[in-house]
Amino acid sequence: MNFTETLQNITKKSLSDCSNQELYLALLEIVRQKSADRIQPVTGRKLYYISAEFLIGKLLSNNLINLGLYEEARDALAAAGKNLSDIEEVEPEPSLGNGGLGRLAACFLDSLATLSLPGDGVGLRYHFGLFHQSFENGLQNEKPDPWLTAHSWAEKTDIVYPVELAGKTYTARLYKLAVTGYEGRTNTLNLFDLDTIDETIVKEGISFDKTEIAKNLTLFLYPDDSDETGRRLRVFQQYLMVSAGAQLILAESAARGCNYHDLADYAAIQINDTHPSMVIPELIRLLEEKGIAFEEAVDIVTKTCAYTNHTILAEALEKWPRAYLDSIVPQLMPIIEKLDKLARTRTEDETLAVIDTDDLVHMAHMDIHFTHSTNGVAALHTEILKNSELHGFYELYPEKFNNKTNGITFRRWLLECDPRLTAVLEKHIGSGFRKDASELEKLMNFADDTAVLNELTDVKKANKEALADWLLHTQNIVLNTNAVFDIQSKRLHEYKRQQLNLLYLIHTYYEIKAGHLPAVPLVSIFGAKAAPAYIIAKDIIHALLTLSKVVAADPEVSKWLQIVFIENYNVTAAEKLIPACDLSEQISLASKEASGTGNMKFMLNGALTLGTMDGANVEISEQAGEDNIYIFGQTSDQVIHRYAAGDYQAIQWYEGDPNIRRAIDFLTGPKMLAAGHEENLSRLHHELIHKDWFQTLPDFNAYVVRKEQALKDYACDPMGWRRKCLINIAKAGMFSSDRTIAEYNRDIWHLEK
Ligand code: DL6
Repeated sequence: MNFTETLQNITKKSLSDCSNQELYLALLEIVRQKSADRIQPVTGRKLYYISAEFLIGKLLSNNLINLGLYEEARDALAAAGKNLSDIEEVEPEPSLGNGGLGRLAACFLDSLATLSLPGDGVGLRYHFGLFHQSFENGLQNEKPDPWLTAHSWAEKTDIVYPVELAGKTYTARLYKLAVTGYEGRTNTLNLFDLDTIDETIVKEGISFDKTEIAKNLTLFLYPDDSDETGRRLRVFQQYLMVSAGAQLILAESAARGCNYHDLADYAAIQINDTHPSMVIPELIRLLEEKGIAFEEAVDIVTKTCAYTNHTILAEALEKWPRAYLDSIVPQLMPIIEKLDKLARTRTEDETLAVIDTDDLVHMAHMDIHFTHSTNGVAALHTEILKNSELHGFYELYPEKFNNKTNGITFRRWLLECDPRLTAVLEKHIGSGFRKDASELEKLMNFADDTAVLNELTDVKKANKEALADWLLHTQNIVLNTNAVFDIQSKRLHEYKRQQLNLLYLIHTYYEIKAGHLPAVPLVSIFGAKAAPAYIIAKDIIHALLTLSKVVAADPEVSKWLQIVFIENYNVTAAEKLIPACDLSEQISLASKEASGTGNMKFMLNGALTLGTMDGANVEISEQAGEDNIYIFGQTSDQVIHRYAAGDYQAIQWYEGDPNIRRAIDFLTGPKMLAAGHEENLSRLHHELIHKDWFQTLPDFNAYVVRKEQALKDYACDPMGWRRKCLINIAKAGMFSSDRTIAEYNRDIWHLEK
């Protein structure tokens, strides 16, 4: 049966008579059957990647590519006058993650399945994922973002586990979502939920009664934690995930012959940041229930579990008040206390305790003491963990520390999102890079081939047109596609420094007004959500939206500068933005971005990086070579020393540099106040002068100089620019998540193919 016949068999009518919805459901059915054919038995250890986030994005195209059906499907539909990308529009995006951490988990699942390694995800089936963002009156507005439909990819099972929360028993139900690998096996993303969740309790925006656990527990990813009920709800969620997950792991292992004493021969558990850390005491508790003594249970769990650290930001390293745990998971507290005592027998250093003198339980400390591996996510990040943030732990357990530089799946972030570039690559270097990313290096043979460089220019131009088209239709934004596209898309956070870009844009506004025109018209695009309770992040969004209005209203400036803040940045939007980008903004304060993965996606799609020596930018720079990247700003050592000295005073930079003062004062000048809100703009103005915790001002001048150099190179030396882009693509192979997963497997998991 050919593809058209298979589709017709399901839809029971000719394809041209089907609606996009009918065709979507038929394709979903085909993908389900094909993925089921690739399920294979597990031999040896199986990995369980436990994570509060799996930012999987839309699945249809990705699954079709991985199953080798994409071209057939596209052609069969085209023959019936249908367009696969229109059909994709029917699919709601599962936004089950916040940013890089969740997207990394999704890339890892793809690579595990592609490498034919047995590795499943364990998480929660949030009903709404991250919020849907829109802008009203220059301010971020949050609404629920539903993704569950009657025909969701996540299939309900009969598997249920009891979970005790605050003395009451709840029933966690397992949903399974098939994870297809590119020419590999099918694994599973296991998502837990309660049957009793009530979506109707969501009232205004994303607010809801946070106390009714049976109704609200899995409603939202990361409920607002600005109040105590919100913070407690996070603990409820985390325990639901790990308790149900631990029961699943033990049940599956036992079904394969495990006697629990040998759990580490059957299961490897990767704890993705600290949200799943309670899996450690929970597994110990369950093993004790099976008759295993505490000491042995600790040993088994330590051998089975490994921990990944994704941040050095103190506020993101979870510490739960003991009182929360006492009331929500009283069954765990005696175990956590014993773990604290045990840890104290290994070190007298109070700063490494599991429970500190303020009665805070440090989840990361529990992870490091009671797992066999702690890894950072980029070379620099791991060095910072070893030398400063976790130095005491490194001295205690040097053998546990290792680095696993993050990666991205090339199936989604090249084959799927940039078919034009994929076609050019295949024409010149064959298709081996689909499975072996290092083959991209073959492109270096064409670094001086004008015809190939021109083809890359054509691809970029077409991708810019496609982005412009999409933004026109979805958000009524008209882009100047003859401009350079400069993009900063990532979570909104002060350490990522969208505010530095904002100050640059104000500076450029002044320069244009003074007749100093840029080398090329600049379209500056932002995509970012701010956590609902993060006030300054929202003020930065407001300032950018307001500036965008001010610029657009000034014909003298708008010829040269356009500022666009797209609404509801998510995986779908990233797939449109990244292939169209010329200049990728990776401008975090050095030492603060653990790795970044957007930086890798932009590089792979032929954008040049404007960045600090932070996270994986350091390795991108090593791979691409310093002539093919625009690096600026303080080094991580300088930043760490400045923090240690404690003498950074933003006001001195503000008072001492007329350009900085001019840019900051513009925020509260008459033009901005006429177009925006005084409260938000003044607060940001004040914050930049009196706090600036992420040291924007010391990097301002270096940023301006480097960005202007990049724009000049783009405008004045187009072939030189394209050559740099080609080199970036050719050198991106190391950032494949297949490489990352192979390293995790070699050093930590030891799974069999
Ligand atoms: O490792 C994935 C991703 C990194 O690429 C980012 O650099 C890092 O910020 C992110 N970490 C988190 C955890 N919390 N914070 N902040 O999202 O992990």
